[in-house]
Formats: sequence, structure tokens, C-alpha cells
Amino acid sequence: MHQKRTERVDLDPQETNEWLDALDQVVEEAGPDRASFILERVAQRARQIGVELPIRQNTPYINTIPPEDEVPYPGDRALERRIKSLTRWNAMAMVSRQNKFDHGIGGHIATYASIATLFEVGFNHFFHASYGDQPGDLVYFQGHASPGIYARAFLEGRLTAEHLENFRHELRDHQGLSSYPHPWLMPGFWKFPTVSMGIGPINAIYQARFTRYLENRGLIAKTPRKVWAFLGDGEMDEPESMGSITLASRERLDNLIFVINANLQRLDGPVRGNGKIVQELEAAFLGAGWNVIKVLWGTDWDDLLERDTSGLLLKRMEECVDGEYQSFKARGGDFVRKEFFGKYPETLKLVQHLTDDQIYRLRRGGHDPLKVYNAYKAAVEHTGQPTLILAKTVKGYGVAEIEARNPTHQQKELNDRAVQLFRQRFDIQLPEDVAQNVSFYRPPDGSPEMAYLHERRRQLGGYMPERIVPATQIHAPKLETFGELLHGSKAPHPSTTMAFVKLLTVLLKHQEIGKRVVPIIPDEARTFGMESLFRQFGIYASGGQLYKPHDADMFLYYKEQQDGQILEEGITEAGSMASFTAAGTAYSNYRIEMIPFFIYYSMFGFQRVGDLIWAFADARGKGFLMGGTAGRTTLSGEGLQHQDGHSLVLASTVPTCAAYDPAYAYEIAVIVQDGIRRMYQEQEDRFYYLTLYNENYPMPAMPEGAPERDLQIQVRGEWQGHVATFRKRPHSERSRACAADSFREVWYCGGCLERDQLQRAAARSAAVRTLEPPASGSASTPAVY
Ligand SMILES: Cc1ncc(C[n+]2csc(CCOP(=O)(O)OP(=O)(O)O)c2C)c(N)n1
Ligand SMILES: [Mg+2]
Repeated sequence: MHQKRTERVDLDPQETNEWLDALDQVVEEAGPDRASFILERVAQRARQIGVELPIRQNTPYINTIPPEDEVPYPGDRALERRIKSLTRWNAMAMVSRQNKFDHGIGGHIATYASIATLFEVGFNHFFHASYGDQPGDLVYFQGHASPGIYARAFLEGRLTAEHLENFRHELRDHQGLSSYPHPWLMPGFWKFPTVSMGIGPINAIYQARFTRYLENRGLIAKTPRKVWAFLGDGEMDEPESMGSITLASRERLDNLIFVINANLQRLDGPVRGNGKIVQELEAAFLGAGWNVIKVLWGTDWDDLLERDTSGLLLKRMEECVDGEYQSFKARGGDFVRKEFFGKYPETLKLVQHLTDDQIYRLRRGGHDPLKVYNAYKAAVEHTGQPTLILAKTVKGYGVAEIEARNPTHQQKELNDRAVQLFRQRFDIQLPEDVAQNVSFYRPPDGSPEMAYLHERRRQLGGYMPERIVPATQIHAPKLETFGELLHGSKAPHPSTTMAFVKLLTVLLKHQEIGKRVVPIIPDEARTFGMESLFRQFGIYASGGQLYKPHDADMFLYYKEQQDGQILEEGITEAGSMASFTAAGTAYSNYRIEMIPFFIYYSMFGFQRVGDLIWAFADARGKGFLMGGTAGRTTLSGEGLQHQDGHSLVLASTVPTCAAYDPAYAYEIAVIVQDGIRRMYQEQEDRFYYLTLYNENYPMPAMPEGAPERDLQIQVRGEWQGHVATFRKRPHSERSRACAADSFREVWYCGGCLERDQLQRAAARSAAVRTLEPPASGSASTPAVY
């Protein structure tokens, strides 16, 4: 009788062993590739004859790269360790000093302590600041690991002790450092604002895709440039972190490398106390088509695994959950001997030659430069897929008394004993006064470690992070370029959406700046009447169009091409916003100014992807957000679904966003023309939000003096002071397509409720409840201009 899958027992161990021996023999005689081929064929046959195959998207809980495939470390391990230790010291001193003198100032020690090796191997061997005359790699640093990045820049001589002394005090008279990566607060330094979790990973994916887009359109030279994203394991719970990972594999983004700092903890406690975050992420990313490299165990474990003939060490590694792994680092070597190795006599024997201290110091993979180097090397050489590196680390690594403890994330200060233990742990040689005062320390110029550090960066094309803004490349077209929009409409009259599509077409065809325009649409082009753009400008498809579209013989067919200009993103406002960010900041990342237009249902904008929009502003992004079908809509069947007077209010709260609610076609032309002038020609770091309506009505010709007056009517974030500025627009019988209407209604209803409550309280009688609107201009009515 056949067994059920859930009841698997070995019915014939001798037969099982024969199969396993046969497999061993193939590997021995013909190598693992041949064995893999045979297994693939066996699996294929099994499926054909109806054998159910267990689908497992996990590899064993050991390193992906076996020791025999490793290359030796190419750098000077001793000097690199010295540099890393000094960086650790200065990072720790920076946070600790701040908190001593200014209690509660914040900052993080534990995160950088866990990620230091992952950064340092990158800085010494992989992160290119440039490729010849081309810009280099784009690195998204884990935001709250910033102390380590500052500490390295201090060693490099790019930051001073005064900078470090003023960590988190950047707005004082003297120079300081922002808590987290921030291109406004440190404009020459940080490129990517990453600290809002989930924003880094999705932006990195679309950044890597945008690199390919620029290359395929012939706008930048091809380079081996990589996008590196350093992420927390807790951060992976944000929907944005993993929501777009299939785009990366679909697009074969082998220029993208995610490095997850799997220290098994987040802020409150373990990321997956009852499971294994590394295995969970491995399965998800393998399933999504990524190349996954696990770096779990340091070199010291190689010998133990080699001698694990019973297979019980591997079994023990597999059966422990992360909550236990955390305890193994929080509780010391004797605990590990007893609770981890002691479970089986065979595993206990494996470590009988080691002291408790040696057992405690058996390193995890993410703290071993050799293992990390080999993983990075494999990642940069891998083709056809993005790579995920899962590096297992310890939160608060080497910081006595906080290592792997639950409150470690919040630890900001170290007492004198902890500081001295920290020094001993990493063997940090310092002048005595520096050690006593926990001061910052940079060895003298010309010392071996400083010479090495500078030489490595010279080999890799310079220092990083660095943000460079090129000279302006774009001149705004003259207003007359949009002639049709300026002269008024004839029946049948258009909507402002139609006027915008006309304007976009004119811009796309523009001799000088047409190529720089990036239309971004989340599956809404037909709704907005934009399908004519498909054929004219092509939809970007990195592999070209592999099929003949069913509408190929029609004039407006669905045309995909490798150098297509339109980013048709599918139904992902978050992904589209990430594309908008890559395009709107291309000037600083690729030294090429691009002009993105992201057109979407306004209802799915600021309230849905508001934090991505905020990050775009932080990144000093430029471009136009176009909120379609704003206000009430007359789109058949859509009704109240899109009634969103509030988008304008939300837009007006983003400091660098200029929000407009244009009523007429010529106003759109005036705002966009002036926007291009201000953002690109004048290099102002701002962006625009414009509402678009779908109702058709007569568009007047541009009156005398209009540009100046129209540009004044930006919606400002002063609505609480009742000066929100909405335009009156023509009303039809069916609908009043006016954001101000819904806004006024909300205001009006709020006023009613307020008065209602007051009346009840005062009279305790429900005699008369008036719903009269407050008198025009009274305190509860927004002024309407
Ligand atoms: C969207 C968002 N929510 C909350 C926070 C606050 N926060 C900062 S760090 C952190 C824990 C991060 O854990 P993990 O990603 O595992 O990074 P680790 O410090 O462990 O490397 C939290 C919750 C944030 N920065 N962003
Ligand atoms: Mg973590």
C-alpha cells in the first residue's frame, strides 16, 4: 500500500541506502553537476508518472559556498581588522559620548556592531565610488547603522572630530551629523534616505531597473555598476521590502545585491523567536527567482562540520530556532556547550578540545571577512538573477553585557567597564588618554593602516558615500511650445486630463528635452486617454516584445520595446513611486537629469504611498505627480470612489512639494513650464503635485498676465488657518468636479457636528438642530479664492 505523505517512515532502509550510495558514487565519479542533472531527470519522470514531489525551497542551514570553493582573502587581514576596530571604537564613542553629555539624545550602537564586517569588506574590496569617468555603485546603507559610516568617513579624513562630537546636533552653529542618511541635512554626503524601513529595499529594486532603463535607452554608458542594499532582518516584515522582489528576478537584475544583516533581532526582541528568519527569507527569495547565498557560519565551524560524520551537528543546527540562537550568544560558552552541543553525545565530543570561551567565540558567518568576501565575490559575478546574501550576525556584537540581549537596540551608553571590555574584545590599541576619555581616534597620516585605507579607496575610485550634483543640462521650453493649450478650446471641449496628455505628448516630442521625459503609469493609461502614447513612444520592455500583440494591425497597438520610453508599471503605486524616485534623483546618481511624470488615480497617491513621497522629498527628488480623476468624477461607474479633495491638503504638507489645483488647460501649461524652469534650469530641489479632472468643459484662452497670477495660487499648507486656496471651477449639472467642494463639505460637516455637540451640552434639549452652514468667512469655513 502507498504511504500518505504525512506518515513517512522508511519502509526499506536497505533500498534507501542503495539509492543514496548510487548518488554518492555519481558525485564522486562525475561531479555534482552530473548528479544534479540526473536528479532533475528523476524528478521529471516522477511528475510524469504521478509521484507527488515534496516542494522545499530551503537548503540546509549551512553556508551556501562550501569551504573547498572559497578563494583566499585578497586583502591584509591584520590591517583591515585594525581599521574596522577603530571604526567600531569611534562609532561607539560617538553615540556613547552624546548620551553622556546629553542624556537621551539617541543613536544606535548595536546595529553597526553587527554589520561592521559586512560594510568593511565592501569598503575595502567591492564598493566602487566610480568606474573611470562613470559614476559608481549605488549603496543603500542600513539607516540606523549610520554611526559606522560616519566613523569610517572620520578615519578617511572626510569628517572631523567636531562633526562626530555633534552627532544628532546638525542644526547647531557648528557642523554636525544627521541621525540618519539625509540628503537635505548632509547634501554632499548621503544619497538615499533609508531609515524608514521598507523604503530602501523597494527603491533599490527600482533603482537597479532604472539603471537598465537608462542603459537600454542609450542615455548612459553601460558599466558593471551594482546597486547594493543593506537591510535589517526585522525590516523585511515591511510590505514594501518584499512586495516587488519578483520584478527584480523577472527583469534579471544581476546588478542588484540585497545583503540582509540577519542578527535575528529587531527593536523589541527576536525577529522570529519560534522559527528561523534566514530560512523563511531564503524560501521566499528562491521562490521568487533570486540567487540566494547564505553566510551563516564562520571559518571556525568548517572543521566541526567536516568532522560531523554522524550528521547530528547539522541536525542540531536545523532544529534550533532563532530564540535559542539568541540565547546562545546572550548566555555564554558554558551554556552553548550544554544546550547546543550537549544535546547529543556525538556533538558534545566535537567540541571537547575547546574551552568555553573558544566555544563562545565560534563566529557567525557575517562576522568572518573570508566568508563575507566569498559571498560578495559570488554575488558580483553572478549573472541573470539578482542576489540575496543572508548574513547571520549578532546584534551588539562584541559589546559586553548587551550582546544579543533583547534591549540591545536601545542601548546608547556604555559604562567604563563595558568600554574597556569592548577595547579588549577587539584588541583596540589606543593612546591611554583616548581610551580613558572615550575620545575619537585617527592614527597619524602615513601610518600603515591609514596608507592601506586610502589606497583601497583609491583603487575603488574614491570615497563614499558622496552625493554630487552636476551642472544643469535642461532648459525649459518656452510657454508658446504648448500653444494649443494656451488658445482656448472649441467644442467638443476637453478635460484637464486630456489637456495634460496633449502637453505630455508635446514634451515627449521636444527636440532637446523629449528624451529626458519619463512617463510612469500604474496600469491606468487607457483611463486617462493615454494609449496613443504606447505606439508613439513605446513601453519599456528590457527583453523587447516577444509576441505579436493581438492588436498589432491597429493604429494604437500595445507596443513594447527595449528602448521604450514609458514605464508601464502594472498595478503598483508603490513601485511606480520607486521608479519616480529613481528618475527624479537620476541627476545625482547618474549625472543625468530626467523629468518624470507619474500619472495615477489621485485617490491612490498621498494617502497610500505617502511615506515613499516623503522619502522622495528627502532625496531632493524632482518631477511631476499628476493626480488623475481628482475631486468628484463623472467617469461612468466610478462615482464617489475617487472623491478625494484631501490629496491637495496632504500634498501641501510635504515641504518641497508645490501643489496646484488647475482648472484650465492653459494653467497646466503655465505650471509645468515654470516647474521645469525652476527644478532644472534654476536647480531648485522641489517637485509638483497637480490635480487632473475628467470632466469636459470649455477651456478659456490664457488671459493677459495669467502666468504670474496662476503661479500664485499654489495650495499652501495653511489650511488650519483657513487659507487653503482652491480654485472655483465651472460646474455642470451632473457633477461639480471640484476638490474644493468635497473639502468644503468636510469642513461644513465638522462645523455642524461641533455646533451640535455644543448645543446639546448647553440646552440639553434636542429641540432644534440647525444644519445651516456657517456664514461665509466665519472661522469654520475655508476661504475660497
Ligand atoms: C517604518 C519604520 N518603522 C519603525 C521604525 C523604528 N525602528 C528603527 S530600527 C527598528 C528595528 C530594526 O530592526 P532590524 O531591521 O532587524 O535592524 P537591526 O537594527 O536589527 O539591524 C525599528 C522598529 C523605522 N525606522 N521605520
Ligand atoms: Mg535585526
